[in-house]
Amino acid sequence: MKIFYSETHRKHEPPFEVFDGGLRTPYLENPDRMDRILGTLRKINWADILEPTDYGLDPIHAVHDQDYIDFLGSCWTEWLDSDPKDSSVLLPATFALRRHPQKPTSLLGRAGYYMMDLSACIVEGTYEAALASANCSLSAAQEVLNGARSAFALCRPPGHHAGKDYAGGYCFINNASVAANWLSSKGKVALLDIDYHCGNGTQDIFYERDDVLTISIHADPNFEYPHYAGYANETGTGVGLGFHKNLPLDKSTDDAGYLAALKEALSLIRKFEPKYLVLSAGMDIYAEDPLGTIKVTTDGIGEIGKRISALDLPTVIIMEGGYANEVLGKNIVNLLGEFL
Ligand code: SP5
Ligand code: ZN
Repeated sequence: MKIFYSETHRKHEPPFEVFDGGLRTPYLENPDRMDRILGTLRKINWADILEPTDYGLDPIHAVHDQDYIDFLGSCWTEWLDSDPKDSSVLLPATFALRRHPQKPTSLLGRAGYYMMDLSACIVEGTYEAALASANCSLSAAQEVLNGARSAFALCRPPGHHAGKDYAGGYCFINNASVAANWLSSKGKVALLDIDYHCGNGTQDIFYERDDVLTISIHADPNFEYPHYAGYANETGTGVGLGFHKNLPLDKSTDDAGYLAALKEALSLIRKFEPKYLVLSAGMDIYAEDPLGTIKVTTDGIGEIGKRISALDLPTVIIMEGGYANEVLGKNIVNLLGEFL
């Protein structure tokens, strides 16, 4: 299996994020995640680890507003130029409620407009790392367009919380959406998100489209991040009505409970008859994940892979979250091994 990976992710290493209660915590979405996965991939004989191709900004502008991408490109320099007391990360303290949005010109005003939380910390190398991550997903999508049965994008930073014009939850550019949109010029695409958290950014990007079916299985937003999207009654709008599905799960959902929700997702995908599948593969569904509450086992992740693979669709697999670093490699290899 071809696996696209870039060392550029190391340039994105914020020193901290801010948890609930204002707690400054070491950044959970850290480079060690990739080192653990690479360590495991290098021990197996079917992983062909490759540098991504640079596809430029057009495929990114096709899913994100240009103003937002421009902001990501210039904000770090503007931040330093503003002579902040603590310049370690760009993180605003005021956030735009998007009911009657006005976009200010000041840097911190725009930062609060384009960010949804205190986990999307921006440092000097964030933009470059996010672009490289998107190029990994595009390279994997191109591999599948070229006829491969599957390809894996080992993306960091992840992407599924990033919407058309906002960053959030460690995500800046929506890698899976960029890939799905790239594939969509050649046929219908189903995008299944199995990260523990709702793929709110992906939902935002495709909410008004009927050529990309988006389905997210995740912890119920009534108790879990991202709190304001991911409910069962959100099903798309306009021509996109009926082409988005949220499957919220209770705390402590186990393998059997997860597989029941997956069955529903898979039957919707079969009915849609897509030409391609994009899988947003977050490993934070794992029982020991520090951000998770559900109880999927390492074997369960293999079984999930087996059932998705049985759709028999050319599949682009995209790395999303997963923070139990010691077992990340084993879990992702269990999933990928079903798509050879
Ligand atoms: C890609 C991805 O998985 N992003 C997840 C971002 C989640 N941010 C959550 C912040 C709230 C943290 N609550 C901490 C509870 C620890 N037990
Ligand atoms: Zn997640």
